[in-house]
Amino acid sequence: MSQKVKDLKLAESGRLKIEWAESRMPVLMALREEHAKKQSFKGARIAGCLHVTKETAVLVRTLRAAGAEVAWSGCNPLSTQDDVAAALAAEETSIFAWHGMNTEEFYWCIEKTLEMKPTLTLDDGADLIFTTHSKHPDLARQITGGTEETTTGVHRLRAMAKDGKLLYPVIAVNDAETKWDFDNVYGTGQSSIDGIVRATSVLLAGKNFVVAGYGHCGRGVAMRAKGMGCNVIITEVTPTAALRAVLEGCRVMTMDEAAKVGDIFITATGMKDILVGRHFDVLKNGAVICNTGHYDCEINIGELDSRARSKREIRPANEEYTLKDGRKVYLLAKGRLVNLAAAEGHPSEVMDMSFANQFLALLKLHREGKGLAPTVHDLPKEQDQELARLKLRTMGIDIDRLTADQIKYATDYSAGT
Ligand code: 3DD
Repeated sequence: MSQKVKDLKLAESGRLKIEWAESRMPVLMALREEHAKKQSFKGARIAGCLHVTKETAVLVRTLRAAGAEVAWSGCNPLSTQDDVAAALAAEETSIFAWHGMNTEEFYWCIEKTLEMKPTLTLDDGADLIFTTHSKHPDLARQITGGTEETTTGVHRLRAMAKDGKLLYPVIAVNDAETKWDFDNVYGTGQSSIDGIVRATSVLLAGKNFVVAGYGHCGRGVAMRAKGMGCNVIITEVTPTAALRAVLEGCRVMTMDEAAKVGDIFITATGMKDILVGRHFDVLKNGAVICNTGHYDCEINIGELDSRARSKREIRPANEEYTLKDGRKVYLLAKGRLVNLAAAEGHPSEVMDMSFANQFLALLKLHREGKGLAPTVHDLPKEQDQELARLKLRTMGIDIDRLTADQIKYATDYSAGT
């Protein structure tokens, strides 16, 4: 069993982080208990490409406990927690991940996970699936199915499916309500603020906080920035999203206008070139810029570099750019997703449901994947309600249930005023 991590001596620290996460992921732990007994994943070989965090380690342990053979790589060059990777390696996991890898090393790690000839793939951003399809089509044709964790990846895979290019069925875990409506909103909301605070330790109260994109992630970030006393400004290209931002109390303007007044900028659009040269030309001295989208294309780093006289890392994950006119601009996490590259990603409690969805999606594929069409599939809606009810129960919260008479009423169209 091969593996490559930064430093195995970090394993003990990683083990403690994973235990902390396990104590706050009761839904996934309950699935582990149930399916370890049944060895539900017996015969499955799962290649995963997803941020190596303490929460991901809980998912990896759960898949292995349920009988799966697992090989893992990180889905972002800057998001791996090296001590967590060491802890997984120390317990015989085939893992290839370390913080600060270059592009060549990133794809080398993905290739290493494919050596076990997976029957299932688990992606966050579709880099693994794309590699199997572009570099190993024969292997792809043997794969039973895959799952995709994030919005950007699902968009990419739906486009591939539309072109008839998908060689095996994929379940869009991101599109489960118990994923996107919690992870994307409350997870991204808290973890992005966490990344900004760890990288800058600036006072947020009173700052003009510009959020590019008012989708699920952007809304969550705006909500938490407001809570910290920021003056939130939203930029958007979709009228309905912009209108929602206005009605939820945010100022809305173009990025050309926001660039002149913002103190802190975060991009959450999934689109490229959101902050570009003409914006850097008008930023206030001391402005902080960062991204929380999956890829690092939202801030045009090349156009920032071309305007810089010099740059230096002034704090971990915080580069001070001195522009040619003397203004200073601070780029966090090299423009990569700040919540995972400058902090630890979303809290365990919210990843509990995202990864319960991953586990159940992989189980569905392991059992029924051969019979599914090579396109993008959604998880059953009723699973969301079951997961949410289970999550509430782990929080000691019970809710009302409709009586038989009320259920009858709900379907009785003759009942008028
Ligand atoms: N993502 C955020 N926090 C994470 C964590 N603690 N562990 C693993 C992955 C984590 C990324 C997810 O939000 C994923 O759902 C996404 O990229 O959308």
